[in-house]
Amino acid sequence: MGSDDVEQFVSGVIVAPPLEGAEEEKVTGGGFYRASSTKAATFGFNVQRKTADGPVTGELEYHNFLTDEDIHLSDFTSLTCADTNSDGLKDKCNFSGMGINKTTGMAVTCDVEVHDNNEPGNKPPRDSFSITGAGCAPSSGELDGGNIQIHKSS
Ligand SMILES: [Ca+2]
Ligand SMILES: [Ca+2]
Repeated sequence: MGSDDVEQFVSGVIVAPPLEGAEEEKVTGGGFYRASSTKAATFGFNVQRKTADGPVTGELEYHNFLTDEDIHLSDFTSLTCADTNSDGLKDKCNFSGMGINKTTGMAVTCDVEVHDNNEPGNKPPRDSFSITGAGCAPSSGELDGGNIQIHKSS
């Protein structure tokens, strides 16, 4: 490739202007908490959106041994993360998704809220996981093991 070709290539690259508020969101997590004194709830998920107005993709597995729910979400409709204590790091994400309760075979729509407070997630102040929705019994707790991580915007 000659230098003229390089110039032509470089000048041909279109740099899109940044969108107002454009950002990538990505949150991942895996762990467990006590749903009761003797029963745990376990979860694992990754949810992300590559551009501000792009689709939300990901997966969530959630097994609550108290309610006997075994939920798999794979069709996400929203993801919002926020910095609630203004320290420059996002620490809370809300996302919603549709899927199935594998125990009952019923379709579910669940709203999940996670807080990323520490690494690992069971070190005070602990991370927390909360779920509710249509077909998802309300349950929440601070992590007894695992971690939730909100990834920095690129
Ligand atoms: Ca924060
Ligand atoms: Ca964390």
